[in-house]
Order: sequence, then C-alpha cells, then structure tokens
Amino acid sequence: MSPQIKALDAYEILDSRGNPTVRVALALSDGTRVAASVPSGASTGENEALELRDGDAKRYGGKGVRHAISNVIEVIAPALVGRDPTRQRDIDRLMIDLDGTQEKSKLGANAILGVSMAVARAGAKVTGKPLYQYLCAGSPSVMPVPMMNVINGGTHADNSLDFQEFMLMPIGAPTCAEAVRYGAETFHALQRLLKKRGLATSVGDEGGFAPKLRSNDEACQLIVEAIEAAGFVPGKHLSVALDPAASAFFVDGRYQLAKSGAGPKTAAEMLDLYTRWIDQYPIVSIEDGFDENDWAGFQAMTARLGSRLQIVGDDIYVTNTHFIRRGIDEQATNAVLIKLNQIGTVSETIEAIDMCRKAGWKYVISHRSGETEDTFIADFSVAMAGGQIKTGSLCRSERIAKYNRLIEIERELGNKAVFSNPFA
Ligand code: 2PG
Ligand code: MG
Repeated sequence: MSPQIKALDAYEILDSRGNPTVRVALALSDGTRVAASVPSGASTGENEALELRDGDAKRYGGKGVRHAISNVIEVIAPALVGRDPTRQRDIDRLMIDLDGTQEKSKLGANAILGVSMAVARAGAKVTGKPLYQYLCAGSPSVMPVPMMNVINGGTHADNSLDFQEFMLMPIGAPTCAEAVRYGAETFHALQRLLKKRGLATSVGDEGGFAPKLRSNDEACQLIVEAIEAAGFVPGKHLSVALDPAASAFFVDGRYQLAKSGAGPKTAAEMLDLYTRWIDQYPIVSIEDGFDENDWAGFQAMTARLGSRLQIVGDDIYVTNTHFIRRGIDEQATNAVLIKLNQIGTVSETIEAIDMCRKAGWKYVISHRSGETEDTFIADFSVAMAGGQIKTGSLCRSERIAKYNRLIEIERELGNKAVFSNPFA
C-alpha cells in the first residue's frame, strides 16, 4: 500500500522581516518527513486570501500565528490523516471546504497553504521524483529567467523612491547559473557606483539597495550604468523590469509620487511616464503600474504598450481565476504575477496558471517580500514552465536560497535544461 499521511504538526517560525509565520511538518506512514514554510507580503492586494494573525498585542505586536497553527493541528490534521498525499487536488478541495469562506478567513490561507505545500512535497517523495518533476505536467526542462530586484523602494524601503522594485532580467544569459552570475556582477557594480556617489549601500526587504535618490528616474539610470560597468550590454545581456506597486501610492484618485517629491499624477500622466521610460531605458516588463482597482488604467496601458512590453498584473488579480478571467476578457494586461499565498493552495495556483496558458498570457512565479529559506517556488517555477521567476536580489539568504536551488535543478536537468529570453 502506498504511504499515507500519518501526522501533521505546525509551529511558529520567523520570516525574513523577523515576523512570525507558519511552518508545517508532515509525516508519512513509511517514516518520510517533509516540511514547508509560508511567506508573507507587505504590499498585499485587497482581495488576497486572508493571512490569519492573532491580533494579540502582547505577542509579536499582534502578528502571532498561533490560531493558524492550531487550525492545522486541530482542524486540518484530523481530516487528512490516512489520506494519500498524491491526491493534491482532493486534499486542497477538502481544506477549501473545511474552511468554507471565500477568502479562507476561517482557517487562514497561511494554515492551508503550509499544509498544501507540505502535501506536494510528500507526494513528490512518495513517487520518488524531485518536486519540480512531480508538479510538472510534462517533463520539466524550462528554466526561468529571474527578475532580480536590485533597487528597493515603496513600502519595502525607507528611502525616496515611490516605485517598489527596480529589477534586472538577464535575458541574454545562456543558462540560469550564468544569469545568476550576470545579476550578481551587476549588483556588485551597482554597489560600487552607489559608494562612489556617497550613497547608502544598505539593503531593503528584498535585498536590493535602498539609496536616497533624487528621483525614480535615477534608479533606472543607475541600473543601466551598473549593467555597463559590469561589462554587459543593456537590453542585450540584461534588461530592466519594474514593479511600481502603484496601489501603495494611489490615494484620493491620484498617483501620489510623494516619497520622491514628484507630486500627484493622473492615470494618463502615469502612462505617459511609463511610455517615456520604455523609450529611454531597456525595460521589458512593468508590473502593477496602476492601482488594483484602476482597470481602465491597465487597459489603456495594454492598448498602448502591450505589443512592446510585458504588462503584469499582481494586486489586480491576486492569483485568483475570478479576477484573471476578467483581465483576459477586458485585455487589462498580458501577463500575471503568480503567488501561492495570494490564493492559498497549490491546486488553485495551478488553475490560475492554466488559465494564463489558455489565454496565451505569460506568467511569473513570485516570492513575497517576507520570505523564509523554503525553496518551493524555485521547483514550482521549473515545474510550471512559464520561463520567469521573481525572487529578489543577489544577497540575503532567503532570496539566495531560491537561486541556489535553481542552479541545483539546472544541473540535475543537464542537457535537457532550456534557458531562453521569454521576450525573443
Ligand atoms: C510584489 C511583492 C513581491 P509583497 O509586490 O510583487 O515582490 O511584494 O510580497 O510585499 O506584496
Ligand atoms: Mg507586485
């Protein structure tokens, strides 16, 4: 008989911001043990599945996750013991039904996702496959091109940048391991440039530098200079991707570029700014250029720039097929950011990806700004074969863990591995 789920445990650990998060440990009847840790966002979309926090001010400033943990131990575990861990969809469905709410607010998406990821790992073990192979519909080969967040702003850093993420994309690298080298060398070149100008080289939440620059533009300029200083050609070896995370600075119907002092902007002015930037800098992808409820803003951008640019929706879709469907029908973007904890189960995340595939849309598997050493998304990005991952800068171990796992997977795939520019 194939091994069954024997026991589930859960406990509080810390994420990369020093806040508590859920870790789930799962034991199978044959003695196999696996675990999974849940990430946590800062610039969260309002329709994300609910991250259950205790709200007890005496512990971790109210951020404790003891309720989520007791939901794993007392509610989910009894329903899962004795089940076949390869029945991922059935198990995810069972947890969704146990919860019974739209936003997973009863048990907490952090409780449910921790179990869902651990079940996937257990299923992989039972079938004797690595996770990236187990979760792949065909045979895995596509290595993702990373989006590397080397300058942090917005809610991820206390500096003068309104936009949250200024990223490198090593589109011209021959392999994923070489892409990591391109990124790391450019990251260090950027550090030298900042030092030379007397700017801070301390880093933000995702490991990118967080200097006090004069403008958002200057961040793009610096990145292009860093690419050149590292001996690469901007637009050929490395391009630029942005996540302004505009919901965070959309207040009273205006895009308030307050941190940089550029003042309030209308949606039309934001679109003009993006258009000017893509003419000026080698930008290949812009995520969340507009507020999560500004569907018209996204549509106007896709109509104007969609043929030249990857336009990614994150907060607007929250990895939820309900919103992605609308986006496809209304041509709001041409790509989706995929985050497991926005929706709360592995199966529903795969459903969101399937919807993107059917529409011919691109999708990017993403970390959260609060991460752990768990490398699930590295395997997941290879399994989903979308050719892109967003997993932070070239420092801070919670980010590096994912790059190192990708390097390992690429070695395992050997000459089956394919790494190519998703925009070619
Ligand atoms: C984003 C993410 C990850 P957070 O906006 O794309 O980079 O940030 O996890 O804070 O939502
Ligand atoms: Mg985002």
